[in-house]
Amino acid sequence: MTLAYIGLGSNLSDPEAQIHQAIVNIKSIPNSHITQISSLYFSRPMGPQDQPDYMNAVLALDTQFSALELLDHLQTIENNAGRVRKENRWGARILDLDILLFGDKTINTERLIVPHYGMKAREFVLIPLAEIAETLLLPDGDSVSTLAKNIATNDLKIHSQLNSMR
Ligand code: A4P
Ligand code: MG
Repeated sequence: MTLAYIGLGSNLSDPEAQIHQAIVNIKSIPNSHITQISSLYFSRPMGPQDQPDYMNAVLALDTQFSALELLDHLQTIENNAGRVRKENRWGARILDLDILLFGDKTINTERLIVPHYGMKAREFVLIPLAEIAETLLLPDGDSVSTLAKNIATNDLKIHSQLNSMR
């Protein structure tokens, strides 16, 4: 089993409902189980500002799958939510499921880069991650809690609790 951390984000088509449904769908991934879910956070868009605010959360999933198999499951869930992949970088999306961490592995392939390339610069990843994994270290030794403490909050706010959905 590997403990993976997954970032969830949505800013279209009722983001709160999208995140709830995504958690239900992640729960149904076989040979895996959710061990922790952060609060649901309300966040300001990173990137183009002419898009709605986001809802973001992070969860921990214990899984028997490889990282690429897990990515397949997550992309199926994104596609089933009606995700349309567009050219515009950092644009609005119904559902984004990113593999932030996969155990202590470092992965650099065409389909998958782990740790997620942007995680150290994103308050909507670091702060929820630190909430559920206070003592976690990244593969490079950086402390998630320290990174979370030092990043600008950019108005990130807790919207509601999700942990009862485990
Ligand atoms: N891929 C590589 N590494 C990974 C990984 N660790 N996890 C590949 C998941 N996928 C990974 O993904 C494109 C390809 O990346 C996948 O096919 C996979 O093989 P995608 O989900 O289609 O693209 P994307 O997520 O749109 O990538 P992009 O544009 O880099 O977006 P980001 O970086 O994910 O940012 N503001 C707030 N407040 N909250 C947000 O959640 N999200 C974004 C999107 C912008 N602004 C935001 C938020
Ligand atoms: Mg993504």
